[in-house]
Amino acid sequence: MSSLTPKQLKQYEDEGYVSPIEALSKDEAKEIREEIENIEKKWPSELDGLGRNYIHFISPVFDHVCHNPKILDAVESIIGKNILICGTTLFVKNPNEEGFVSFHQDAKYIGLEPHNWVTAWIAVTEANEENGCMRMWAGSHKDDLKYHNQKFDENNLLTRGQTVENVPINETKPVILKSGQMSLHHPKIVHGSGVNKSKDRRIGFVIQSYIGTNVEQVLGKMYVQLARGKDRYSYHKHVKRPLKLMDEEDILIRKKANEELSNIFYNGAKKVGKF
Ligand SMILES: O=C(O)CCC(=O)C(=O)O
Repeated sequence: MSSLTPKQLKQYEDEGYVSPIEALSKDEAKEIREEIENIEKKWPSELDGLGRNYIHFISPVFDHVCHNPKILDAVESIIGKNILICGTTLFVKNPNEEGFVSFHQDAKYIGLEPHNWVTAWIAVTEANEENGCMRMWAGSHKDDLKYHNQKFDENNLLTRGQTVENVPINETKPVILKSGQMSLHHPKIVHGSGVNKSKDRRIGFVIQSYIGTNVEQVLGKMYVQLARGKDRYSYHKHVKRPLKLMDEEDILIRKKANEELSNIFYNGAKKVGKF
């Protein structure tokens, strides 16, 4: 089933993203935040560095979000009915830290071809201009992939600090979301986000990305789950869904998936960053 309205689809087509979309209730978003904070308390380094990836492999709460029919209905409107989940990342910006995301295009280093995929950014906490919500350079998805400077800044939350320079900030639009809402963005849209200047955490749970089953990983191996429809291509390794938090077998799968992901993200890079 497709759920985006013609107006929402036109926004995606014209601007390269669509928001806000109602995805989860406020209570569901609260439950996700509690799951993160429970993991941080019980396993303090579990979500550090590479640990921000693939949390849906070790937590049934996050697994359920990825397979949420409301989210999938919106995703289906864009990439069709055969859908794989090929990765997730937590983008957390704590108050009093300097974390930011430089302007970049997701498709630059991710190796997913063709671009029949879409990224879902789910607001676990609200996201606004004060706490460093994403900003989209609307329409930039219509251009080719751009040159990215690799800066490796310490506070950049991207792997290589990949940066599209000279983005006209005045032409970028903030993606303001209430907790539980989401945005969907195109593989080639230029986007980034600033520092969190509020007194609370800003947490985004990002499914990056939902891919059509026809999408290949041209730089390495990908660990996926079927979210909807049929996978007639079998390009990727399929992984089981977690039944309990931090199951040992699931932890191992996550570790392997992360090793492969690092090979992909740092393919051809001169050095490796902290994520
Ligand atoms: O969470 C952020 O501020 C940026 C996330 C991002 O770049 C992405 O989801 O592609």
